Amino acid sequence: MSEIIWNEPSIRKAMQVYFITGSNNCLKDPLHVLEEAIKGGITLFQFREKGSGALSGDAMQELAYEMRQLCRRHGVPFVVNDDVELALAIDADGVHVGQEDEAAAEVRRRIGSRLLGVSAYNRAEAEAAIRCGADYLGVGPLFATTTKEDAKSASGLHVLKELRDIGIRIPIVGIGGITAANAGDVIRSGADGVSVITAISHAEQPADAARELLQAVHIAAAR
Ligand code: TZP
Ligand code: MG
Repeated sequence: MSEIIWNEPSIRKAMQVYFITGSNNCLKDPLHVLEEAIKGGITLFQFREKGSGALSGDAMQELAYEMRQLCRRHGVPFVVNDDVELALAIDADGVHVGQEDEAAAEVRRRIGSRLLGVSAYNRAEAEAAIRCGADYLGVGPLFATTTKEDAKSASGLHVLKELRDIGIRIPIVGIGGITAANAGDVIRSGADGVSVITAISHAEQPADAARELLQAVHIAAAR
């Protein structure tokens, strides 16, 4: 059984450098990319096998299982995107769902105390996600991204400020077009961490990329 006890401090910490990838996001062997990202200090990993060229069936499950084991060996929380069955089968630490996926309240019922993340683009979606039992919100795309094929247009950072201004306090991770250069702004606008695909998965040295993101988050959070 997933060993992580989720509470607000452990969730906030896990948000800091939240790495998402699938095999089609990686230029090299995805297990190697993940291993390097872990060396660089990622604080959570989300398995997201989506879009053109994504694996399915046994090949997808095998990769998910290998990635789950790698994260477990290194004490890195492991979350599955939008597939409760897979998450339960490989004993993931949590599930992340978007607005078009299985209803968050139903996911909560199925996963019990595992971590539940929900994507939100605006105030209404954020408030609904919290009512459904979300442990954290993934907010974005904040900046332009080409990674998600059906991504909405970039919201800009003001949405983070708005969510904090109306009193939303649960952990938030920003997403969409984030790099080490703009990560500090994301934190200063109210997020607890940054969620990235390309900034790590396309990096020449994923470990260095993860390290730079973590440093940018730490510096911004300390101010
Ligand atoms: N949801 C909103 S934007 C996005 C997802 C999954 C893609 C983020 O990828 P990148 O490469 O970090 O912009
Ligand atoms: Mg989804």
